Parts: sequence; C-alpha cells; structure tokens
Amino acid sequence: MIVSALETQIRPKPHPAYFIGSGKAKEIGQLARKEDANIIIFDDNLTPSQDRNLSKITKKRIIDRSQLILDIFAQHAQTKQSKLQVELAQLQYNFSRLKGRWTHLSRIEGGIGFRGPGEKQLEIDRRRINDRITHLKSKLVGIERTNETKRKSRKEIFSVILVGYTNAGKSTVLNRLTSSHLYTADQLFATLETTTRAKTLETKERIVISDTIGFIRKIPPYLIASFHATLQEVVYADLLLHVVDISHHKLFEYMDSVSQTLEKIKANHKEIILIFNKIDLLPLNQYLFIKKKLRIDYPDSLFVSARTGENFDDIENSISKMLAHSKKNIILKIPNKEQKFISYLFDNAEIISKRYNNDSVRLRVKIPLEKYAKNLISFRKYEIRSKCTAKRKSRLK
Ligand SMILES: Nc1nc2c(ncn2[C@@H]2O[C@H](COP(=O)(O)OP(=O)(O)OP(=O)(O)O)[C@@H](O)[C@H]2O)c(=O)[nH]1
Ligand SMILES: [Mg+2]
Repeated sequence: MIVSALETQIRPKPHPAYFIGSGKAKEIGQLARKEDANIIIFDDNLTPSQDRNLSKITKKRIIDRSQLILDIFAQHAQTKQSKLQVELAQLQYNFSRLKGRWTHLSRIEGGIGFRGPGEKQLEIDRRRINDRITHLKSKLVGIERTNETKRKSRKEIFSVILVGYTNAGKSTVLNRLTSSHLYTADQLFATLETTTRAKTLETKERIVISDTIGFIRKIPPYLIASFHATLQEVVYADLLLHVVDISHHKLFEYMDSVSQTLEKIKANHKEIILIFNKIDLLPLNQYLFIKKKLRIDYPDSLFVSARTGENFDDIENSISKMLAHSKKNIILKIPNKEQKFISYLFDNAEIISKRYNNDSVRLRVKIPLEKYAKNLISFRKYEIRSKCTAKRKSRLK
C-alpha cells in the first residue's frame, strides 16, 4: 500500500456530519481523485452517518481507524481463539453500523405504519449477526476455560508477561530471553495471541514468560471486549515487562497509551519493569542524553537492544531481584521424619504459626518466592492450602 497524501485538520470538535469540515472533505475528495487513491483512511473512529456522508462527498471508499485495525487483526489472526476474537469484534463493529446502512432505504420504501424492505432486511441481518455473536461468545468462553486450566497448572511458577505498544519489540525480547523463534516483524500487530515459554534463571528459579498482543492508542472498544481472554493473561501475571521503543519519537505518547490500556483492564497496579528497547537505533550521543533524562523519571528502568543483546543480562537480574522481594504465604503439613526440610523452613521462612501433631507438623509460613521456586518439589508435596499473596514489600532497586 502506498500513501499518496496525508491531510490534517484542527477543529475544536468533530463535525457531526463529516467529522472534518465539509469544505475540507470536498478538498480531500478532489485530492484523492487526482492522486487516483483507492481509499481514504481516517485516523479516528467515524459514526456510520459520517462514514456515509464522507463517501458520498469524496466518491471514495472510507475506512475509519477501528475498521483498519480490525482488518489488520483479521489478516494476522493465526489461532482458533484469535480468529474467533477478531470475528466477534468485526461483527460487533458491523452491528453498530447496520442501522445506518438500512434506514435510508426504509425511508424511501416505507411510510407511516408501513415497514419497508430495508427495515425488514435490517431485522433479518440483526438477528443473524446476533445469533453469530452469541455463538462466538460461547465458543470463546469454552477456550477461556481451557486457558484457565492451563494457567492453574502453572500457578506455582512465577509468571512474567511482556506488554507494550505494538512493534516495540516484545516478541524479539522474548525470543532472546528464552532462545525461541516466535514471529517478529516490522509491522503492527504481528502478535495477536499469547505464547508462554519457560525459563530457568541463573539463580536456578523457574519462571514462565509470555508474549502477547500489542497495545495501541485509541484502541477500538470492540477489541478490548472481544480480546478479553487474551488480555486476562496480563491480569494474572505476577510481573509485567513493559517494552518501549526508545527510538520512536512518540515514545511518551505510546507509554501513556499502554498505561491507559493497563488501567482499562485493571492491571495497572502490578509490578512493572520498564524496558527501553532498540537502543542500537540511536546514535551514541543521543542515546546517552535520552537515557540520562529518562533515568530521572524512571530510575529503575532498563536500556537494552533485543537485536544486539546489549544489556540483556539486566532483564534477568531485575526479574531475580523482583523474585527475591516477593513472598508466598502457604500452609504445609510435613511428616516429622522430614527434619531437614523443617529446619530449612525455620531458617529461611517467616513462621506465622506452628502446630505439632503425633507424626507431623503443620506450619503456616511466608517464604520468599525465590526460595519457594528453588524447592518447588518439596513445597508442592507438603502444601495443603496455598494463598499466593506474592506481596512485594519493597520496590525494585
Ligand atoms: N534495531 C532494532 N530492531 C528491533 C529491536 N527489537 C525489535 N526490533 C525490530 O522491531 C520490529 C518489531 O519487533 P517485534 O518483536 O515483532 O515487536 P512486537 O512488540 O512483538 O510487535 P507486535 O507483536 O506487532 O505488537 C521487528 O522488525 C524487530 O526486528 C532492537 O532492539 N533493535
Ligand atoms: Mg509481537
């Protein structure tokens, strides 16, 4: 696709009929015809009537921001879940625009007390779309249940998830961290699904790291709703790695968009390690200057290149520090014969309560996640009820 022209207009508020002014709309139409453009794309969401009026006045096909993003999603969806999620978002988007498409026909064909063919067709279309939406939602609920079971099976492992604006380099970071080969590309929304990889840290703790869908500014509301299951993975993670493309001139705007999306899905209170990626793309002087400035506001942030591997050890070190600061609250019933493990607990965990029985001891302990992860087999064997509070007492230094 070639962009033949880019036009902007500053207005106090969108024009109700054309979004931009009618004069500007005519002007854009003329330009599009002169340039022989096939479509006109609006970087905002249009109402159905704005969409119709604009295509009438410009005599060109109009695509708004939501539709464009949905089209990209449709092209990139690989798994059953993401295909269903995209179809659901597309249907919901179309459903909201159906009425506009048919009312003009009803007005022509129908009169008072008489329903025109447009309106009848509208009802048929609505019912069909509604049935399909219900069907898709129930299928997605099924998939969500399976995901939940998988998540539960991993619940004892510290889980890290990569979040960030689309194209920031999340998949490339995961590939380098776990020697994987996930698809990466210089395009928006290369990743639409969550992929999880296991990793054993230098300190021998096992963790899982997931890559997921990228965020975007002015995210279409239908996408948040239909990608609920995918975004839930972020909500369940213990730690977020927020990857930012340091070379992008809109980095602050993009960082804000990510924070807003995290807020929308109620994941904004999680522990976050901020990773400025793609440092190799900046000339050294510029890099040092930006880094110095960023360090003032984000003292714990990391500066890496997923392409060259520069400073990559910092990521692992930060995760290890985070693990060391996290604690797990658990209850164990340990046979008396396991004296070695019992003394280990007395030496390494905070004992909240203890009760001795004939042949066993029941302990409620708070143990650093790092130590829990190192002795996972024993803990799993004797744990009788677990409550993963994973409270982080101090912020990462
Ligand atoms: N120069 C440079 N390029 C990078 C770096 N990290 C990633 N890239 C490139 O940036 C592009 C996007 O990388 P991805 O890993 O696909 O980005 P993503 O955040 O997963 O993107 P989405 O899945 O689309 O949200 C690819 O062309 C990568 O090769 C880096 O550190 N330096
Ligand atoms: Mg990706």
